[in-house]
Amino acid sequence: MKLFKIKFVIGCLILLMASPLAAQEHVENQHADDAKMAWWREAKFGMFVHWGVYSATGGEFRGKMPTNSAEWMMNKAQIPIADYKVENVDKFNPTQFNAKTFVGLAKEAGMKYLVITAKHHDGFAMFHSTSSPYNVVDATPFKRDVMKELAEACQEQGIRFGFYYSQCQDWHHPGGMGNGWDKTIKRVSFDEYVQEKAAPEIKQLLTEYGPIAIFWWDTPRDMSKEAFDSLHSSTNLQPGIITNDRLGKEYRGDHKTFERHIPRKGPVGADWEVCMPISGSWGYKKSDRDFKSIETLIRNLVDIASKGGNYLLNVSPTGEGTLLPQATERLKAMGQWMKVNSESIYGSTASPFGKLDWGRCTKKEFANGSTLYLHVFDWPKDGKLLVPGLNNKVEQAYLMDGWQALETSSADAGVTVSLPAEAPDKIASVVVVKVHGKLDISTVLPKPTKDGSLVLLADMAYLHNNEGSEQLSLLEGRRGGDSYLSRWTDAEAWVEWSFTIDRPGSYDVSAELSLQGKKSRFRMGLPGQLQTVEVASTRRARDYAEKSIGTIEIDKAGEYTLQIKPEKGEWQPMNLRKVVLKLK
Ligand code: FHN
Repeated sequence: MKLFKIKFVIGCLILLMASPLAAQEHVENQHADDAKMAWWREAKFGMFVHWGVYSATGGEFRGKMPTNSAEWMMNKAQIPIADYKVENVDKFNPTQFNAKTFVGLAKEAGMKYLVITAKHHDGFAMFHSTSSPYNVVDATPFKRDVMKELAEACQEQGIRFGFYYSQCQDWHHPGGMGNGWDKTIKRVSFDEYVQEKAAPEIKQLLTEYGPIAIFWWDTPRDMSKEAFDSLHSSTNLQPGIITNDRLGKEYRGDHKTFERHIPRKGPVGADWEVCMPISGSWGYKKSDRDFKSIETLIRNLVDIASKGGNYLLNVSPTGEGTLLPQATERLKAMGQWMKVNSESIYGSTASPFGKLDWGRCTKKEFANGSTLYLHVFDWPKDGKLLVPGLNNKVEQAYLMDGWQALETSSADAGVTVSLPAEAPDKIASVVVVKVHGKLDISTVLPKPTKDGSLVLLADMAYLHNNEGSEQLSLLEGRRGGDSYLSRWTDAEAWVEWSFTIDRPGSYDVSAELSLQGKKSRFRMGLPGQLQTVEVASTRRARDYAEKSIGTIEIDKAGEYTLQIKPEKGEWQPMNLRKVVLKLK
C-alpha cells in the first residue's frame, strides 16, 4: 500500500510536470476555456451509446427480466461474476455490427459527437484492455475492438469521439465498488482497483484510440485524493478534451449534466448537457417499449437549445450490434428536420425571452444585429405570431423552410409576424427574424383578463432553488398535461410569480394544490406582506383541490410579485399547479 502511494505521487508529479496546465486545470473554473468549448457549444447535439455484454441478452437473465435499465441487470438480478460470464460475456457476438454504418446514422441524425460506454459498472471493457483480460477481444467470441472501429469511423466521418467510463463502480474487479452480492470475490482495496485497472485503462483509452474529444465520468463516489488525481490527470493526455461533472464534487469538469429531464432554466454561466435514452433503458432491453415520439425528441432538442444546453441522446445497440428499427426511424426523422432547420440549432444560444406560449426561441448575436429563430410548436390559427416585448427594428423575416418572406408589424406588446395558413412542419416550424442592433426586449408580465382574474401557472413561477437539485422541481404532467411544482421537500426552496396589475383593489388568492398526509403551513403574499396560510391534506398526491389561500391588497397599478414560502417546521411538501388572483 505504501509503495502504491509513492508510485501514485511520482505518477502524478510526472503527469503534472508534463502538463503545466494540469495544476491550473485543478483550479475549478465553471467557465471552461472558451476555445476548448467552442466546438461543443456549436455542436449542441450528440449521440450517447450504451453497449455492453448486457446487450447480448437484452437485459434478460435466465428467462427473467431484472428491473431498472438493462446495463444494471447484473446488479438488480444479483448475478455472480461466473454466471454473468456464461450468460452474457460468452454470448456477446454482434456479427452485424458495422462501425461505418453506425456512425453514419449519427451523422444523418445531425449529431456532431458520439460518446460510448468503454466500461460500464459491470467492469467489462468494450475495448482491447491491456490491464484486464475481461474485455471484448480476449473474452468474447467476437474478438474485435469495437472502440477502435468506432474511433476510426468517427474520424473518417468528422464526428467527435468520446468515452464514457464508470470510474468507481466495477462489479468484476475485486477492488471495484458496487458488487455486494458475489461472495466469491476476494476483496482488495479500491486503490488497488484504480492502480491495476481504472487508471491504466483510462490511460490506454486516451493514448491508443486517436483524438478523444470527450471523457464522460459517471456515478462518482468518494475516493482518496491520489486516486482522484491519478484518474483526472490522465485527461491531460488529450489536449482540449472535455470532461463532465461526474468525476467527483472536487472536479466540476467542463459542463454540468442533467439526466432524463430537461431543467426548466439552464444553469447560469455554465455549459450543460441533458442526456436521456431514446427509449426507457440506456442499454438494449428486450422489454423496453418506451420509445419517445419523434415530436418529443425534436421538441426536446429545440427546448434544450432554447435554454442554452446540449442534447446527448442515447441509443442502445442490440446483441447483434444494430439498432432497433424504432431507434433508426427516430434518428432519421430528426435528421430530416435538421436538414431544413439545423441553422437554428448549431451554434445557437439561449432564448432572450421568458416563456413563449407558442414554442421556443434560439438566437445568434452579431456585431450589428441578431437573428432570432422562432420554433413554432403551436401554429397560430389567426396567422399572427406575437414575439412579446421585442423592441428592435426588424430587418427581415422569413420561413426557414423555403425562405418565404414574411410581413411584420411592431407595437408596444412586441413584434407580430404574419404567417401563412399552413405550418411548414407540424412538429416545429422555424420562423427567422433578423433584427437591427443589440437586442432590446421588454419583459412582458402576465396581467389579469377583463374579468379581473389572473392565472399564474406553475411553469410561470420562478423557483428559488438549487438549480438541478432533486428538491422542488417543475414537472410536466404525464403526456403533456399541466405542469406542476413537485418534490418540494426543501423548506428553504420557495417560488414567486411576477405580474402586472392595471386595476387596484382586493384580490382573492386561491391555489390548485395537492397535499398528502398532514396539513401544511406556508406564507403567501406580496414581498414584505406575507400572511401565514394553513392548508389541510387533500388525501393523496394526485388529489388536487382549489383552496382559498388569502387576499392581497393592490393599492395602485404596476408590476408585482407574489411569493409562496414554506413555514419551516410546519411545512409538508405539496404539489402546486397554479395560483389564481381574482379581483373582489
Ligand atoms: O448508473 C448509470 C446508468 O446506468 C447510466 O449509465 C446513466 C447515464 O447517464 N448514468 C448512471 C445513472 O445516473
